[in-house]
Amino acid sequence: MSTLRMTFVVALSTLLSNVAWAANPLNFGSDILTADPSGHVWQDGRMYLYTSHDENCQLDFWMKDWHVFSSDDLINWVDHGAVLSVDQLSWADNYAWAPDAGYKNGKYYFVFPAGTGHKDRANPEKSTKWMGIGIAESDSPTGPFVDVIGAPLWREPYANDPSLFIDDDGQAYLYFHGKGFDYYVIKMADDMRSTEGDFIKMDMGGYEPKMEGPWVFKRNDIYYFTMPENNRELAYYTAPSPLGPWQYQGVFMESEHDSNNHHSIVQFKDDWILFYHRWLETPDANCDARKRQRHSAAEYIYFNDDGTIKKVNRTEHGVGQNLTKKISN
Ligand code: FUB
Repeated sequence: MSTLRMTFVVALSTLLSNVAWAANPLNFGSDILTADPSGHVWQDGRMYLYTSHDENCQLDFWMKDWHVFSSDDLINWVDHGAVLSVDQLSWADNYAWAPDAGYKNGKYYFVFPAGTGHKDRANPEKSTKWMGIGIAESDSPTGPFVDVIGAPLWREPYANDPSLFIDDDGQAYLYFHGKGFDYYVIKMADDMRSTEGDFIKMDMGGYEPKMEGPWVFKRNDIYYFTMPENNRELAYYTAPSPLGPWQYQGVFMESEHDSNNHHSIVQFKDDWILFYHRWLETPDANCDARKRQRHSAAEYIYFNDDGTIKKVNRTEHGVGQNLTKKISN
């Protein structure tokens, strides 16, 4: 081998051996099952991921607590444990579903859906299930969070899957999936312990597939309202304001295994990251080995010059550093 070629081979293998891969699903250092990942970068520059927590082999979405993980490279994650549990709530005992978080007035806020009753899937008319949205406070991004209100923010309408967006002027908006699977938004009062004004049913510009899991973010003065369309493929709308009117822009991640997806999109350093969950076969002696269970995952997400979102593929390597990013694109 020529010296030049040898130098090239050594350089390439050194480069490859230095590439760090996050790998999907995200490695939280245990076999914890997480879903509905909501990513936020706070003042310390770390990524904080607030997730819901599936019970192993759970038969339905009967979920009890929420967890938070943090990372400064999206590869190595610290598990900070449960930030809140339905056992700490006076008004709910089940359905610890997709949470979100926000930072305002020097405090961290954790918004979460929770509920009571029983969902009878075979005989829906017999269902007694109710869900509402709570908000808890902490001085730390990793909690513990305290339900200082001791009640949901409201009881009617039925509400699930909150997404808390705080605009540059400090106004907080709470988006949620409401009765009949419609999307609503309501302003939060400055104290973040109550709402302000009326519920606003979102103006979706005439295209309104039924769905859950909203996520709102802002990039270059464009507001993005993103969601799992029909609870499956991830799609988005854009608007010039946090209250719309929203214009449908299309799907940016296809569905997988005809199963639900739930996501968040957040800037981390120079990159934009899509967190979502995948239903993967998780062998376990105590449940059907073919049963798919949910795991949090991440991908880079890219924008066109006009602000539209490029399609994102699911990858095994996920996010990582430099070369990984180039390969995944
Ligand atoms: O994790 C429970 C529920 O499943 C979430 O609230 C929905 O968005 C779906 O992911």
